[in-house]
Amino acid sequence: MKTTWAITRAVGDSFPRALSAEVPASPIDVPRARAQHTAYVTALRTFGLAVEVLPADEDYPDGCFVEDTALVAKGVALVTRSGAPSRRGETPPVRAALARRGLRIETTDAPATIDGGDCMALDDRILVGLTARTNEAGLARVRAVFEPLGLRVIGVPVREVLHLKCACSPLGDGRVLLADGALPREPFAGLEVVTVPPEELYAANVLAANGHVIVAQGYPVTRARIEATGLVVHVIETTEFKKADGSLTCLSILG
Ligand code: CIR
Repeated sequence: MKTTWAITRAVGDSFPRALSAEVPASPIDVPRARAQHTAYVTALRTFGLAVEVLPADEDYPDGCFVEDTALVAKGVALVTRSGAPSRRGETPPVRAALARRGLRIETTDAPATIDGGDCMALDDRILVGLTARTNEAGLARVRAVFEPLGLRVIGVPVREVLHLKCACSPLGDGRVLLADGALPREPFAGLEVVTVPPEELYAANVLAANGHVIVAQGYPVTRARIEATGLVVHVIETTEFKKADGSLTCLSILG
C-alpha cells in the first residue's frame, strides 16, 4: 500500500536530557542531531511523502521520537499512553496533526501503557511487543481498536531490547527485517524475513516506504541484505539518536 504522508517532530534544545538506558560515551550534540533529522526528513520527501515537522516542546526531551505517541492503521490512530511517565505529555500536538489528516482518533487510558515502538503494523496483522513500556492492558487496547477492523493482533514477549521494533521492522510488501534469534518466529509466519546478524542488532530498525528504505550508517551486512531484495537503500547517520536509544522508525508516524 502506498504511503503518502509522515509526521515528524523537531529536535529540541532539551534533547540531551532524553531518556537513555546508559549514559552515552559522549553527550548528545544537538546541531548534529538536527542535521541527522533534516537528512531523514529530506529522504522521506524523496520517497514521495508529504512530511509535516511538528515544533519541539522543550518540556519533552524525547519528543522527536514521535512514533511512540500513536499507532496508525486502517484510517484509525490509537493515541498511546507511554510506559515512560515523562513522555505522556507528548501526545496533544500529534493527536491534533492526526485528526487534521482525517483519521479516527482513539485513546489509551490507565492502566494500559503502549509505546508506538512496540507496535508493528503490517497488512494483515499488528505485532505488539510486551516490554517495560507496553503492558498486557496496552495489548488488550490495541486488540479492542484494531481487531474489529480485520487485523490480527499478536502479543510478542520481548527481552533484552527497549522496544519490539529495536529487533524488527517492516520492509513493505510482506517483507520484514528481523534480528537473528532476538524474537520468537511464529508471529512472523507467512512473511518473507530478511535477517540481521547479532553484531548488527541496531540496524534491525529501518524506515521503509514506497520501495525505499533508510538504513543506519555503519551496518554493511544488513545494508547488502536489504539491497539484495531490490529495495532502494538510503544510508543516514543516526549517532545522536542512538545515544538516546532511538533509531529510524521512531522518528516518524507514517500513513
Ligand atoms: C525513550 O527511552 O523513550 C527514548 N529515549 C527512545 C525512544 C525510541 N523510540 C522508538 O524506538 N520507538
